[in-house]
Amino acid sequence: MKIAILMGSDKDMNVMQPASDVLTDMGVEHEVHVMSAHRNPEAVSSFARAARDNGFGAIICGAGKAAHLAGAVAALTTIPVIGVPIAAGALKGIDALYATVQMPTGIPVATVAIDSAANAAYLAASILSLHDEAVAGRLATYRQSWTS
Ligand code: RP5
Repeated sequence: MKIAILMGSDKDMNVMQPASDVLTDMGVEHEVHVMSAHRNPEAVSSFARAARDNGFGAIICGAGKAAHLAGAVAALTTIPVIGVPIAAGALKGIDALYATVQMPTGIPVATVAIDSAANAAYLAASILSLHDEAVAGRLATYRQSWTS
């Protein structure tokens, strides 16, 4: 299975790059796409609806300000969605955090801390590790590398 990394603007790339770096380190196949819930709603809808059939095991969504991307994706798929609130604009990510985390019952978004794209990737790798022993092994090795 692979992971999708979506973000609402190309300006989010610097915050989201660590997610791609972590997944590369963990040997996890992934795709990175810029698509906005507001500017490209039909592309977001198509991607989310097809995600399970296209072999994705989880979708990481980073967005700032009125951060609806993760919620919009979660509304259209039952695979795990991980939200990364991004510190963009005057409210420095508090707006995006609230928008991402406050989902209605039945449509969850697993929300990590503001700008914590790396943790989103570790969580995504953990999800894949349930059925992928190689990824499970790399996660275990990583944990051992900083606890010893
Ligand atoms: C959000 O608004 C994006 O995720 C980005 O973080 C923020 C600002 O995007 P731009 O309008 O600067 O492209 O949708």
